[in-house]
Amino acid sequence: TPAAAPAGAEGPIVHLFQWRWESVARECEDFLGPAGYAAVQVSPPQEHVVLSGEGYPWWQDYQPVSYRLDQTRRGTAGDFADMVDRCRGAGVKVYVDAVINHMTGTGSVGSGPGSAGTEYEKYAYPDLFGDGAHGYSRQDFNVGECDRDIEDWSDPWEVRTCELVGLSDLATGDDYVRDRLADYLNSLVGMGVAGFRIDAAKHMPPEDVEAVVDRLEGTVPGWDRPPYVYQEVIADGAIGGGEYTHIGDVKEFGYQGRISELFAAGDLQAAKGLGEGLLPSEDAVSFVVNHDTQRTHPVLTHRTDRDRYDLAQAFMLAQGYGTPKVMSSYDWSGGTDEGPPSSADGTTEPADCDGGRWVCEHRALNGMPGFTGEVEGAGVTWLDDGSAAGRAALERDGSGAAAFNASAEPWTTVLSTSLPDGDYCDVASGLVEDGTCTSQTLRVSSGELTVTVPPEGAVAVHTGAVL
Ligand code: LAG
Ligand code: CA
Repeated sequence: TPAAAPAGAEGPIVHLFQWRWESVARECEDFLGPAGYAAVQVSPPQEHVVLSGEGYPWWQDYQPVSYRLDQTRRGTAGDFADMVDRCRGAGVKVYVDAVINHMTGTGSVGSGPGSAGTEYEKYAYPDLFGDGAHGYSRQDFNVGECDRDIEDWSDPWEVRTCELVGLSDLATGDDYVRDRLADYLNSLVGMGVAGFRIDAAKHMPPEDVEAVVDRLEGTVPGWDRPPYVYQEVIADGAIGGGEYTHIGDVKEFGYQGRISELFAAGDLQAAKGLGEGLLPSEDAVSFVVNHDTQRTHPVLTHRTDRDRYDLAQAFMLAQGYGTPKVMSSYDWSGGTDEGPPSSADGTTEPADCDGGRWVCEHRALNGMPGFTGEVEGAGVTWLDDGSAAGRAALERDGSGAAAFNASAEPWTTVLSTSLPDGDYCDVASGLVEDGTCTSQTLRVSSGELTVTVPPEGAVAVHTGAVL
């Protein structure tokens, strides 16, 4: 039975991977709101394992110990609540990375206190909310049905019932587990959290994810709409993303793989077809990299080719396929497990975009998210003549125009556009602040716009940033 219609896309998302709560709050006010981001995806907020012996790897967060927010590497529950309020004040929704398929794995430590001090061992989490009322014990896991890792990835039952890299797999088919997961997510909704990335959705049957989503509160305080849900489904021959689109949106890894390859190769003409053969745009979340692919399939990342990667993210924000999600990272020259800049006890340092290991890719995209929001729903017309593989220009009918140049030479061209005559701010390299444009102003006159697109760069104008 189909669930209620999923909440529609709400504009561009930025993933501030591993940022402290107070750093996210500041960024919402200083940059994300003014740049036009609709939402920020934050790292998992629940109590997690602490792996001091392994140098506090980033993936601690994906091993929940309880659903308490009291103390994580990113701050306290108070810091978290303050972030949600301040981001909302800046017009930016907070989406939480919801780890609901599993709890901890055996790996390096099989037991211990978690980041907030809760004692646990694999298959035993006695106090999920810090009030002693609810826990998980062995019967709340699938270990009775499958007591080993997933081996046969062509068998959906196994992918959903056995253990993902040794992580204790929750019995999401049981009402007790569904109720606890909903308690956790609804406690966040009550604070104003406006959406969820469902981690490892493919590892749960769609009906289990749906049962949890059906239990969510219908309205987010301060936003007057239901929580937005998007699901991590790395589709393959055995499990398709379309099995989950009636529940919420789905991350489209087909788009991710293709845009990375095409931009790494500089084939912008082929990029015009991005989205064909994939999930319907209205069901998809599009992205160039996520925190996993940038480590495991680094085709195009901030480390392989920074300018081209920035160009790919800018193109995604203009093109109109899916709900775009921008990645913002830290550098990990110490290895793929390396956590964010931290103090000796594993507490994350405030994010600093002006130096150090925080890369802050989103800052380089300037006002492009505002373009995405302004042109939402407008058709795409390609404006270039198709003669150069590395160059492409588009119009989002009546509301925006953009040109992209994946070559070492500047590209000067005249775009014939249906945009109203006037002076526009180039939001690919700046934004409108206090009525003035922080980058170049471009004039549309008699339906013509002359642009010089920098090497490995973009130019973009839209009707929401006129002077
Ligand atoms: C995801 N999406 O579906 C996340 O995007 C991905 O980052 C998560 O894996 C995964 N699902 C589980 O939530 C990450 C790391 C893994 C790590 C896991 C749990 O990529 O490497 O596994 O989080 O922390 C680690 C060790 C494993 C070990 C396991 C259990 O790397 O060797 O078996 O912990 O102890
Ligand atoms: Ca599962």
